[in-house]
Formats: sequence, C-alpha cells, structure tokens
Amino acid sequence: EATKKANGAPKKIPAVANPLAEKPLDIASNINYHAQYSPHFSPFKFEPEQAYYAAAESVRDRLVQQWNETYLHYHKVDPKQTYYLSMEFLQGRALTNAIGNLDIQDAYADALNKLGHELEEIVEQEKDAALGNGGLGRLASCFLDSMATLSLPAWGYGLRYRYGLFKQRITKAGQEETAEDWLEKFSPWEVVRHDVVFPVRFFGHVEVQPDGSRNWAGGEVLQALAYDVPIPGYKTKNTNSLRLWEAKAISEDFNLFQFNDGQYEAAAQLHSKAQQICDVLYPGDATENGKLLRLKQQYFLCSASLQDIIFRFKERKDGSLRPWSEFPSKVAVQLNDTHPTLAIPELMRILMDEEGLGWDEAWDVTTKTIAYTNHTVLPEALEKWSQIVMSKLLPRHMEIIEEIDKRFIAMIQSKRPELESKISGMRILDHNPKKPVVRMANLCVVSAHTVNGVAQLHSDILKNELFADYVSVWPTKFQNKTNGITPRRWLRFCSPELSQLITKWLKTDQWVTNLDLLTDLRKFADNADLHAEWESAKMANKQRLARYILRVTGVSIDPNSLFDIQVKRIHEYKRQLLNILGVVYRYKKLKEMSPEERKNTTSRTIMIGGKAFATYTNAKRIVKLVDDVGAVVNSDTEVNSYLKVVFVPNYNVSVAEMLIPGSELSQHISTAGMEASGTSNMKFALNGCLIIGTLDGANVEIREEVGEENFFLFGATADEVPRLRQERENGLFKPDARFEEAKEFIRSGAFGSYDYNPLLDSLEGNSGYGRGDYFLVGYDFPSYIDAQTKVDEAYKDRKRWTKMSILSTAGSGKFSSDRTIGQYAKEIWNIEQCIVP
Ligand code: HBZ
Repeated sequence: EATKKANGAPKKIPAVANPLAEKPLDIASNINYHAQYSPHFSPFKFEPEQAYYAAAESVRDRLVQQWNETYLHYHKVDPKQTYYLSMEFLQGRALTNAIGNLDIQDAYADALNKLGHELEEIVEQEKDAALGNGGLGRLASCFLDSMATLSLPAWGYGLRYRYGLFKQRITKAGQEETAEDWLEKFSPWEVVRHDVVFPVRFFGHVEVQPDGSRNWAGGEVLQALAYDVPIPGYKTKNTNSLRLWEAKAISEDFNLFQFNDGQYEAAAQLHSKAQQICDVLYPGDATENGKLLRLKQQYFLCSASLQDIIFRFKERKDGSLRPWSEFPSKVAVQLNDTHPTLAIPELMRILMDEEGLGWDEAWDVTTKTIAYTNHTVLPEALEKWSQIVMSKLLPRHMEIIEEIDKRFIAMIQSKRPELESKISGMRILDHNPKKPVVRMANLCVVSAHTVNGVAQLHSDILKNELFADYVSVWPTKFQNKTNGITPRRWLRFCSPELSQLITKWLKTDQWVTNLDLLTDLRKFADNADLHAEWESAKMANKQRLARYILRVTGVSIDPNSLFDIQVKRIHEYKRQLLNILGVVYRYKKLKEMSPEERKNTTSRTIMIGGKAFATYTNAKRIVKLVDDVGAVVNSDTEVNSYLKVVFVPNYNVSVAEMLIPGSELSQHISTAGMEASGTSNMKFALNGCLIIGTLDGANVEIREEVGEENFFLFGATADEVPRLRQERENGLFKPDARFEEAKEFIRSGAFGSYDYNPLLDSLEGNSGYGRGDYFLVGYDFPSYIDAQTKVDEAYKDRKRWTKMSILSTAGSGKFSSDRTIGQYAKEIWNIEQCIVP
C-alpha cells in the first residue's frame, strides 16, 4: 500500500527504453521510460490514465518488433495474401488483448504493481475503438484476430473515422446520442505511415484518347494517408496490420492567395472537404448530402486499398514485372457486405485505364480476385445507389458498371434464353423512371467468384430466395461460412475464472486455439466437483457484473437471481419488444400473486442493452419503454426481490466483455429468417449461458451443437413466416389473451405517461400506425411465455442448470472464428499459412 500511487508520480524505477524486456522490473522501467519521455503528458504525473498510455506504448514497441518481422517475412516468401475490405472494424480495447496474445499478462500485472497500479484498473482507462455499428463490424475484428492467430498473410482495410459509433446516454427523454471521441487524446495503437499515401479522385469527367482508350480526369483529388494498427496473433509471432485510411487535402491545394486575402474558409475548403470524409462512421443517409458523403467514404476506402494492394503486387524483390494474369494467385479481396462494392469497378478501371489491359483480361483478373459476403436479407438494408449521383461522383465507374450490366444481359440472352423474364430482377441497373439505381448486391453477385452467407439457414435463404435466379447460372458460386467469434477475447481474456478451470479439467490450454477440445468437458458434465467450481466461477462473474450495473445505473441487483440478458442493436426484427412485453406480463402476474406464491417463483434480473439508430423512432421508443418499466418494477417493493429490469446504457465491446461472462440466460429471439447469423449468441453459449431463441440464423446450429435439451426453443420457423404474415393481413390472426393483457397493461399507463400507443399499434392490424405486426410478436408471444416458464423451472434445479451450462460451453467449439477463417482460407481465398520464424 505504501507504494501505491506515490502522489501519482512515477516510482523510483529507472526509465530505460527496452521494448523486449521480459522481467517485471525491466518492463516497469520501460513503462517508466514512456511515462517520462513520451511527449503526451507532463512527466511528473502518473495517475491511472498516464500509466495506461505508458503501458500501452511499451506493449506497442514490443509489437512493432514482430510486426516488422512479419512484414519482411511476407515480402520474402511472397505468398498469396488476403485483403479484408470493410467499412467497419469494431475493435474495442486493445491492451488486454495484446498482452494476452503475447502471453505476458502476468509480467505486466507485476510491473504495474511495482509502479503502484493494478492492471485491472489500468485497462479500464482505454477507450473502445468503436469504428463499427454492430455484428458486421465486430465480425471483421474477430476475423483479424483469427487470421493473425492462424499465421495467415492477411490485411484488414478500413477507414480511420474521427468519431466512431455514438455514445448513448439514457435520460428521462430516452436515448440521447453524443459524439464518441476515441481520439480525444490519442491512440497508442496506431502508427501513421507518412510514406503510404495515394491520390483519390472524385467528380471530374471521362476523356476519350485518340486510340479509343478512356481516362478519368479533372474533379477533386484528395490524398489517402495510411494509419496502421497492429493485429497480434495468439502465441505466434505473426502480427498483421489493420490499415485505416485518413483523407487529407494535398497541401498545394491550400489557397494561400485566398488566405492572405482574408478568405479563410474559402482557402481551406478542400481541407475541410477532405476532413469530412473520415469525420464519422455511417453518417445518417436520410439527406441527399448524407448519401453523397457515404458514397464518397465507400469509394475512398476502395480506391486507396486497391492502389496499395496493386503497389504491393508490383513491388518485386528482383524488380521484374509480373503478368497481370498472376494477380489472382497473389491477391484475394473479400468484400464485407456491399459497402466496398466499388472495389469491383475500381479494379477494372485501374487495370484498363492505367495498366492498359483489355476488357476481357481485366474482367478475368477482377472476377478471380473478388469475393463477397452477404450479411442481410432485409430489403431496406440492400444498398442501392442513385445512378445520377454515381455518374456525377464517379463518371468512369458508372460507365464500367453499365458495361458489366450490358454484358451480363447479353450473356444471359445468349446462354440462358429461358431466363429472359428474370433479367429485369437480376441485372445491375434498375431503370425505374422515378429513381434509377445501381443495385450493389447484384453487382457483387455478377462480379464475385464466390458469394457467401453467414450461417447455414441464411445461406440457404440466399440460394433459395434472394439470389435464387442466379443459382442456375452459377451453381457453384454460392457458399456458406457460418460466423464465429474469437475465443481469446470472448472467453480466455473476458472470463479468466472460467478459463482457468476449463484448462484445469481438460489438462491443457490448447482449447484456446483448438476450440473443439471443449467437447471433452462433456465427460465431466455430471461431476460434482466441476459443478462446484463452475458455479463459483459463474458467481464471481455475476458479482463483478452486479457491481458494474450498480455503478452505471444505480440499480442494485441480486447475484442469486437468474441473470437474463439481451444485448444487440435495437431493431424491430430483433424483437426487444417481445422481451419487454414478456417482462410486463411477468410483472403483472407477480403483482397478482400472494406473497406465498411469489416465494415459489424464480427471481430474475433482466438486462437489456443496445443502441438505436438516431432517427429510428420505434427503436427509440423501445429503449424508453424498457427504461420506464425498469423504473416502476425496481422501485416496487412488493415484487422487486423477484424481478429487476435494467436498461444497460452504452452497450459496446467492453461492456459486452463484462456482461457476457456474468450471464445465465440470453435472448436471441428475432423473427425467423431475419437475423442472418447473430454472433453474440455464440459468445453467450461459449460462456456457459443458455439461450432462449427462435430457429433463426446461427441459433439453429448452436442448438444442434449444444443439444436441443439445452436450448429453450420457441416461435414460428422461417418457412412458416410468409404464410403467417398473409394470414395476419387477411384478418385471420387470433391473439392470445396474455398478449392482449400485456399490451393493455402498458396502455393503461402503468409505466408512466409517455405515449406508447404508436409503438403498440405497430403490433396491430394494417391501419393508423398499425403495420400488421410484420415481425410476428403477437404470433410468437404465447410460445415465448411458455418457453420462459420452462426456463424458470429449469433454474430451480441447480444441478440440471449447471449441467446445461457446462454442455453449452462444451458444444461451442464450432463457433470459433478460427474454424470460420480456416474455411474462408481454404474454400474461398486459397491462401496458406506463412509462419514468421
Ligand atoms: O452481421 C449483421 C447481421 O445482422 C448479423 O445477423 C450477423 O451476425 C452479423 C455478422 O455477419 N449485420 C450488421 O451488423 N450490419 C450492419 O451493421 C450494417 C452496417 C451498415 C449498413 C448496413 C448494415 O449500411
């Protein structure tokens, strides 16, 4: 204690720069070196914040060493490499992950101790890098971790947004958004590469050369500047890069003449235009301006990344040129949804206009290089860009897209004349006279060599419905790659207690990189000693979570109650409304019971968290409803020892790392057929949490793996949904009395005076706000309540519950992103390991 935070000044340990220090004392002096010589803070302050930055910088130095070695090794071996293009990477915090992957956790904890700090407190200082919205962005980050861990030569490419996903505050008015300033001070995890800069053009016109070739000229030219983030693998030297582009104006374009004339804003116009591009993640696209900016972002990512990839392809050891036909044997480009689709016409443009290839040759290279992953079948989420906007911003790309469209139609007409009537739906351009658009998903399907969905059910829906017409044209193009999650972040590091006991019982820690080994836990599923250890590890996580909830919401929750969690973006198809209606029903029943009857119920704490898109009104109403229900229930002394309801504010990666290990039941209750996969379902199951869920997305496969007796199933199946919607529309739906009761209770004002009628009306017929309950909340409500009753019963039998929990973890091996990435590498990318010696 005497050494603890000696006035917040660095302890008297010498400051020595030694990035490879192994011993705690040497690591401490290296941390001290950064505290004293890195020019970010005054050297005499050493509060947790300064300790975090100094520790992070010392870890980064160590990463730089193996990062450089990785780069040189890939350059020497020259293997085929994968480039994962994504508008989003939801990295979260990096410190725990980095020291965990480097396997130097204990030494760092010791070193920080010597400096008067606790590692647990220091890691909390880090801001989440939230350069993503949800599942799609987090998947990209799990993939980067697996690619490095599998020693695969691979890169992530994205944008360096100044502001990531907004911060959410819950007030009396509901959700409020504020900017997430993750770079407010600086990020110790990025290295600017002033030597990696590429020009990116917007607007302008197409010039036709005397030889008939075409060339894009004029317009505005900006610069893309690279920032690299190291991606260490777990217990491998391979350290890959996440390359994030920042937009800059070219300095000569700063108009000194105007500036000296006092026209400061005009002078800096291009600078501020450049800055806008990377200002925020996914700016609202409700306005025409917002749309143009989003398209600019997408093109900026694609153009900079492809120039970089091509530069690397050309950069040969012996300086010789290699034929372009070899490009696909050196480069695999994966498009994370349609957001980076412009990589297709951009690669065509560079190959034809800058490298002089003919159409056929360029098309051959492009289609062999690019693969596309689809993450949604929701029609409103399928990107369509106005042809008018696209022609203005990217005139040459629009020409190329028109040509791809024309050739596609000609190919169908000559080779598959029987599909003539399908062409208007399959082609890329939609010439709807009101609003001609480019259909990005169609462009991807036509151009990519492989198209994949993200869970078996989703991939089946792609083949049988969304892309059915293409399947007969390209029967082998469509694949499934069931999503996965990294077991490092999502078990090994976020739940050290559970990890240690798994390692002890399996007598190996190999499960961290070979998650299938978890099946061996099945052998001990009835073992009383394992049960005791399992329960105490879960309890420790629940207590930690309870302390967190108290700190951020002021609500005190009982670690002996069943912890029931639903966390994900707020969306009507994800049906948080079904959850809260179930809660309302539970509350009403509890109120009606006698005190004696209540004692026989299972105490529950229901936690719901997630962000609503700022302009998504119904999603915001759901947030407000959850919070209002919580306020009433939690202060109702008659029942609040049996039920608590908490809206967990500002759900993000680091909050997930706290919630998931402490969960016992989690809800994945989307309308069947609508959630492409889901990935938090995998994280919960891996952490011994049981799932209540529909047969949707990866739930189907999780249930297969953990065993149907360990999964609380309810609800309509995907193939029943269209018929049920039709019946609903025809007035044939007869709502369950319990459903009506729950809605009526809210309408009666039991949870305050906010007007919930518009929200509840969306569950009614097709009038007024009524949308005919498109998401089938009413239809699934009774089976949901019945499944919840089964949960309550199962929880009363401690032994049974613990066994189910163990079997959940034991059955989660399939959902490692190492398995997913192994399949991408073999079945789509055709790349191999390239281990740094
Ligand atoms: O991708 C999600 C799916 O909803 C989820 O089921 C799946 O598990 C996950 C990974 O495959 N999709 C998203 O997260 N989508 C977005 O975040 C998104 C972002 C920008 C857009 C559209 C969608 O313009």
